Amino acid sequence: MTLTPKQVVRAALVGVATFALIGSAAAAPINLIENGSFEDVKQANGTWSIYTKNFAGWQVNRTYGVELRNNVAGTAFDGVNFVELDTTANSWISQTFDTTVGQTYKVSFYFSPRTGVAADSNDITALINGASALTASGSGVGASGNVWKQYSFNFVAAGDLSTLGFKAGGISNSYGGSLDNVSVTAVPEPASWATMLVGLVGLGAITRRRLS
Ligand SMILES: [Ca+2]
Ligand SMILES: [Ca+2]
Ligand SMILES: [Ca+2]
Repeated sequence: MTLTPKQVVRAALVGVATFALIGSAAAAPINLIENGSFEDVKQANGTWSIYTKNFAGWQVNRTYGVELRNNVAGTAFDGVNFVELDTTANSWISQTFDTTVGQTYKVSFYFSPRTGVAADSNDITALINGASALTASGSGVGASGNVWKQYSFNFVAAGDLSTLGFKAGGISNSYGGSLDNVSVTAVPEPASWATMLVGLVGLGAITRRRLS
């Protein structure tokens, strides 16, 4: 079969459209958490502060706040800032975001024990709508700087809004674990992949018809 120039252009266009479709499906999922890496609040290099209000996207415990650090007692996993939730005592932060009832979401965050602090003082627990979901823990004794590790879990949304919280646990003594790079993303349903596949097959049929 010899293609006319018009057919070649058409085939190329369909190819580009197919590629774009695959590309958009494979693109990084949207993070529903605002300021998940704690970079939206400016903190000068080598300094730290405790914020008891106005913490870009997050609700904070107004008594004990949240401790934001830039290159103090460890470095960030992502960007320059990370937080400690045992501020002057065990504290918490939370964020509420839009969800679709029945949809599965993946929560991911990075945790590091604080240098020189024992495991029984470092806990950070993730909560969904106030219920404990996962506790990150570990010893920082003998470590120099932060040693980050990813934690993740899935939950199914029960309402149009969901709340992700983090609270410090263990000994409340102003020294605790570090948190960075929090994300919540929708987990693709098998149905949506099937829909995309049907779309691709349809596109292929159109291509074949046009070229025949
Ligand atoms: Ca960060
Ligand atoms: Ca502290
Ligand atoms: Ca502690």
